[in-house]
Amino acid sequence: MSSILRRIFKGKKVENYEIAIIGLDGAGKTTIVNRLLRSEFIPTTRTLGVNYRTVKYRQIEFNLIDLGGQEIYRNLLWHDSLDKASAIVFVLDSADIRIGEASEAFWDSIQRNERVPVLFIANKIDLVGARAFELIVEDLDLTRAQRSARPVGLFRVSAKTGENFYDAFDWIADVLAGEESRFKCKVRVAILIDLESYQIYTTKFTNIEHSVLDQLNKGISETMKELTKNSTGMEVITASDLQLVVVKNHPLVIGLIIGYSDSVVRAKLISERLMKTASASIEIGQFDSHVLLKLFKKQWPLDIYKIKKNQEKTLSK
Ligand SMILES: Nc1nc2c(ncn2[C@@H]2O[C@H](COP(=O)(O)OP(=O)(O)OP(=O)(O)O)[C@@H](O)[C@H]2O)c(=O)[nH]1
Ligand SMILES: [Mg+2]
Repeated sequence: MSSILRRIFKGKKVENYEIAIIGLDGAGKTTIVNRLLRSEFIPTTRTLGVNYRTVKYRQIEFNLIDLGGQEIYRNLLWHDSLDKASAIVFVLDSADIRIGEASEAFWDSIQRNERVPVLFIANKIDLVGARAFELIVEDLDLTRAQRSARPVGLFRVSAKTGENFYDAFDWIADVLAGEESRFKCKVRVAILIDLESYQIYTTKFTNIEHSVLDQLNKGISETMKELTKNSTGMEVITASDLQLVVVKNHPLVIGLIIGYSDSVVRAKLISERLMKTASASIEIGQFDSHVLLKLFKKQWPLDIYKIKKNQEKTLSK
């Protein structure tokens, strides 16, 4: 990292949390871990025992305990990990008929460690056979869990397509880090690509090291290559201490470069609004990078990254 970036990020303390990821076999736990690590869907094989992985998510370091979900591991391994966890992530395969067994595993586990927040993920919502979320809430008596004294977040997710994935992990990051960091986002660079006219519009609010920018650009072109297959959706690409949030809605692609502690969900929201506002002026040929800058200044002034006075001095050296 350059000395400038090092200075910018100096003083940011990275908190470290143990996250126990549980759920019946085949629920999608390892797929979720892989998406956190690599921001993409990676095929898995069943977990024998337990896998430990560490990932930096926004301002937090998650020590992920990816437990095997087969019955033998539930009895042998889950207890120790639950005892030392700072948060529990319970993953359910929304299309799995073993709902009673899942409910039992869920309640046994969360009652074992009653102090920590629980993130409940109804996974595989992309499958046609996925059970309606309301039914899942009813069957597992999840509103009872929500009425308890600790934070319980319920999310419908597809670890395969990425739908709602980052909303769920933003929630747990916010809960663990406290209210302070909630829903904040400071955009450093905004890129808008119109695939119909092959125009690229960029606006920069700060300088970013070339090598980091190269990595992020590579990420955005990879995403664009996939655009015909999957023309809507979102990806998060990390490089150094930055994240590139790419939101696709054919023919427009928006990439926002934000800090690692910024809210991905907020970046997504800004991108979606930006697309709506920009598409009308793009259609009549009245859009350029300057308009993009003006739009930001007018609509999202608080979400623009501003260099603090003492950093400004460093940059001009
Ligand atoms: N369609 C779909 N398939 C998924 C999703 N998440 C995971 N899968 C698939 O479900 C299967 C099981 O996923 P894993 O992540 O290995 O499940 P696990 O919970 O780690 O299973 P164990 O390690 O045996 O406890 C794999 O074939 C995944 O590709 C999803 O969101 N949608
Ligand atoms: Mg697994």
